[in-house]
Amino acid sequence: MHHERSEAAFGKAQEYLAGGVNSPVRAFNAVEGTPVFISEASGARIKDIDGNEYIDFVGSWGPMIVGHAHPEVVNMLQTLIGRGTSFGTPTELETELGRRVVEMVPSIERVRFVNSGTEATMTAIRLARATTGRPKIIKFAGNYHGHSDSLLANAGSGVMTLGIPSSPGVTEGTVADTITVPYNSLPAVRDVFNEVGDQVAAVILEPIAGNMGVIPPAIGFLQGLRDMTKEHGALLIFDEVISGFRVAPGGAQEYYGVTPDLTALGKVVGGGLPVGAFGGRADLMDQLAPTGPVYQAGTLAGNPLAMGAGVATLEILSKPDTYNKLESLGAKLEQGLRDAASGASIPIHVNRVGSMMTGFFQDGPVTNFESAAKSNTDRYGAYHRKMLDQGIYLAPSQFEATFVSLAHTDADVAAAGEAAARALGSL
Ligand code: KE4
Repeated sequence: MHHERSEAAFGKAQEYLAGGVNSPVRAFNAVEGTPVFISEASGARIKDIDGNEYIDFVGSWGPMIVGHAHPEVVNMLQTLIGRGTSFGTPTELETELGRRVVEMVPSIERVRFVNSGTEATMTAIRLARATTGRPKIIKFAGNYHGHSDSLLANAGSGVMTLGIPSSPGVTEGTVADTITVPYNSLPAVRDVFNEVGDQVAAVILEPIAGNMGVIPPAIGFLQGLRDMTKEHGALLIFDEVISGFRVAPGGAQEYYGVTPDLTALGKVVGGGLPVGAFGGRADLMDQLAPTGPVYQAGTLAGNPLAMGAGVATLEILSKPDTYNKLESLGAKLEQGLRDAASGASIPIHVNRVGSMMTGFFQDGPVTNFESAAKSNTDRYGAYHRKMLDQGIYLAPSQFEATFVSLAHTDADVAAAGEAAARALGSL
């Protein structure tokens, strides 16, 4: 494969855009080579400006669970776009998407739409602090909840990939009330509650971690957090920006049967347009302006095009057998990688939940930030490039998730396994 046009485009982008990208992980700093510039996509495939085609296992970091340019999503947007793009007024599409979210997500009785996952978690934290009157937040090392200051402490995802334990520009004061403990460690959470329990507004976590690579919750971990937060009068917040509508219609909270007080959503809920959402118990959500004193607002929140893409996407996901198909594709992708790794005698530890997974370049187990960090990131970087050159598009970081969509076929997944065998065999 040649990438001359992408390489030139990246040079030009760097003249105008900070780092040449609008999100750091896209810059390929953690893998070999420079980013490919995508011009179009359809189904499970993306095409770059040099004409190379790839089977896409990133799906725009999660939103494209029904595949790119799904006809029902395209039709919805084509119908809406001619009527205007933004009114800054209530529209019935917001109510329709809200109804579906309330119907599908066990914890959500009322929802508020925003423009990103960052806004969703940021506001959920504000609401938790307001409704409990407490300042402290417990989060988990390696969990990434977007880039709002108080949550950008020991973050995963981009920050972990760039190796920045927390970002410059975040003041001591801002993170003074953010307590970070190891993921999957109930004793560590119990110690914090024993020390400052009456100051803890909420525990926030990714119920299935996706930002240090995929790490499932240990057995009893989620229920333990549910019990502890109830015991100490703190709220439990699930950041389901990745897992929402991904592992089950009701996300991880349905999959594991543990219901939080508040849930943050993003990615899938917008069908590829900019949408975040947060919701939960009505008594909490009614504390939000205009019915309550907790302020939050957004010019483009509830944008009709984004709501339409979300409605069309959730409609597709509500068809029978959706999650069995995603599970089957995920399982085959996992097996293909395991077979390739053992064939090449290269240690890869795979964590998977449904259609989200990560192959860690190490023996494992991988249960938290510390164990994830032991992965051989140089080897991952070389593997990523060899897969890219075979037409397989993977996340340009060891510490991200691989996704399959309803548009992937068994043949796509088999092709990825064969490409992995060749890539690993040549490392
Ligand atoms: P956004 O602000 O990027 O829409 O959402 C932030 C966020 C919140 N919570 C979780 C669990 C998330 O995974 C994210 C964003 N995910 C990253 C990648 N895992 C987005 C990709 C990027 O930063 O470019």
